[in-house]
Amino acid sequence: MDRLELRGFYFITDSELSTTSIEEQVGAAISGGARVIQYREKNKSKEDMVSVCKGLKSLCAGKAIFIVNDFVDVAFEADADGVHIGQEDTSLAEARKILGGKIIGVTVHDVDEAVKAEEDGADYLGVSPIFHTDTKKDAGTPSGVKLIRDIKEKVKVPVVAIGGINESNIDSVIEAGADMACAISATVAKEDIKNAVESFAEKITSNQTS
Ligand code: TZP
Ligand code: MG
Repeated sequence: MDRLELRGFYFITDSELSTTSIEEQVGAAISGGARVIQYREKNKSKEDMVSVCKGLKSLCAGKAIFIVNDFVDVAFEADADGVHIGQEDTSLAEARKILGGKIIGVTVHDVDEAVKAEEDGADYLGVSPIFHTDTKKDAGTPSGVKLIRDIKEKVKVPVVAIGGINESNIDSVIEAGADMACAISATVAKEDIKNAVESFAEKITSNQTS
């Protein structure tokens, strides 16, 4: 499998859940086999984010796809591989104007949003939240894994499952057909981030190479 494909474990940084620096989080996640790294930050200036993202872009170069959450301008200035936007963020059309052919991921909560995001040109979809999560307070009602199956029947673009995913339920997420899975608290809040990522990454990628 090409390492820089939208498949496998999707890692998201978190400066509140971890005592480790963002750079160390990303280094550990890459060593653990994460294929996508998303920089998710809510409380920094744009200048600070661009500066951090330029460093992360270099850390990821040739090893993982580097995506910036929410901020299309930061993704553009740091020359990230792409951006991830929610239903309430910058529109897909606007993001596409700024980022051209870079990767644009969109969060969806049901089949209709998924079909529309694909029609509008999303490169991948984040299906959220699959299970209950305390990490994102406004994530909404958990869908369960059936939504992954339903969306996979209707769209061709890769699907990343997110929200409350942990060691006990990851198998059901893979089984439902997710191309990628993300687990924030179950990786970034752990003392050994590399080890936690490795365990998720092995499960997902071993299922995909078969
Ligand atoms: N988007 C949808 S749910 C979520 C985000 C960023 C949080 C997922 O965190 P966790 O700890 O894996 O439940
Ligand atoms: Mg967002």
